[in-house]
Amino acid sequence: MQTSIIRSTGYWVPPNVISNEELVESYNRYATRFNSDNAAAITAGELADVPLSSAEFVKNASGIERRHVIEKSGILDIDHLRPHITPRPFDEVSFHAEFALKSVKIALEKAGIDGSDVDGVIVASSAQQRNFPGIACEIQSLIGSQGWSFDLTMACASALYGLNIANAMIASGQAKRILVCSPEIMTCINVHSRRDVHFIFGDASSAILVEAEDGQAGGWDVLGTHTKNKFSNNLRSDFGFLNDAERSVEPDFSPGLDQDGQKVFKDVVSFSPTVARELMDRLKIAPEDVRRTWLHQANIRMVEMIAKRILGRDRTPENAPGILHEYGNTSSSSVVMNFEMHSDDMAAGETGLMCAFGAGYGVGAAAIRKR
Ligand code: CO8
Repeated sequence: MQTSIIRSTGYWVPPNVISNEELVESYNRYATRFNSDNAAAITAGELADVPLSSAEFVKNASGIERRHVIEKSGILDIDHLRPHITPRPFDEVSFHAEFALKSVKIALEKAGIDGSDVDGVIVASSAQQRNFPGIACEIQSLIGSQGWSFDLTMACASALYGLNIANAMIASGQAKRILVCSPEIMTCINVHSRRDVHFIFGDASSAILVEAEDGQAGGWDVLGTHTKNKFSNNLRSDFGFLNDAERSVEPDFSPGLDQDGQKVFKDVVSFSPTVARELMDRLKIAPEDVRRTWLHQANIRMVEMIAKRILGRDRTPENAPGILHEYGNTSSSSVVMNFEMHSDDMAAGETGLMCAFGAGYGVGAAAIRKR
């Protein structure tokens, strides 16, 4: 059976930054105007008021201080509350593919690989700009790869579901080199008018280049990968191809991100470590053998609790680093960014574990060893 290695990774974040203070100021203006415009209905109990948010709450409850976004003015405009994106004609590269390419190019350059040497492209992200043709098909064409490509969606765990498939396809001899990219434009999925979610997400794109082991030095051995699901409605986004049809029946239907944050929190801290430990047991890796775990970044308290359950010791920024303060939750790209920012100091032979969790619920884990 052919073993695989992570040859390189790459990530890209937009330069535009929104601080908690800026975001909360705009949200509160929206809420105040809504409450004033609807004062009579709110007083009569016909409508719920929109509660005010606080920058201090956001930082304390989540660990997020700012986020990088593809476009700032539209998100902060209380008449728009989402990024401004100019539509493009068919003969131009799509916005989503262009965003993905930024990290893809970095991963290819670092590996010294030309796109024509890539057998397969998987776009693994929370959503794609269109249903078809796949964004992966467009990227495959843009980099000049002659193989296959497809889009995969498993929310914040997408990148590790992609890595799991890439690992299996290399093991079965179906491919020698696979690119898994995760272009996450979460500010277009998020609902910036809902207090419990308005602060959570930022935008980022990441890529992992996975190769069949060929004796070359460098990179990371993929010791094993694992994915597992447990269906839940506690975290949903209902954007989809039925929206228009449904709207013809229910004119006010407005699909968006919806969550029961407390239930999600409770479920994730018990389910995710179990899946990571299943992989470690299969590979006979003891917690003390894991120098570092790179976890999906959703909430810093979640990171603390999940790291402790995986590693069997207290979390430190060294054994389970965090990037939430600067980037917010960048969905499936967060685990790849976290790995890239916090792996150079590891020595050859040391083992690390990536673990990502998201809506579905779905959990992905990958054990890797520095070569
Ligand atoms: N500003 C000011 N006050 C607020 C705000 C706000 N923005 N929001 C809530 N409050 C108030 C509430 O009204 C409440 O007040 P009171 O005590 O008087 O009633 C108080 O603050 C506490 O409210 P909550 O209990 O709702 O706040 P939490 O401490 O639970 O924090 C979070 C809210 C941060 C959303 C938290 O619940 C959380 O992080 N939940 C996890 C869900 C999550 O991370 N979602 C993000 C995206 S999903 C993801 O990336 C991975 C999910 C993993 C799923 C996979 C499972 C296996």
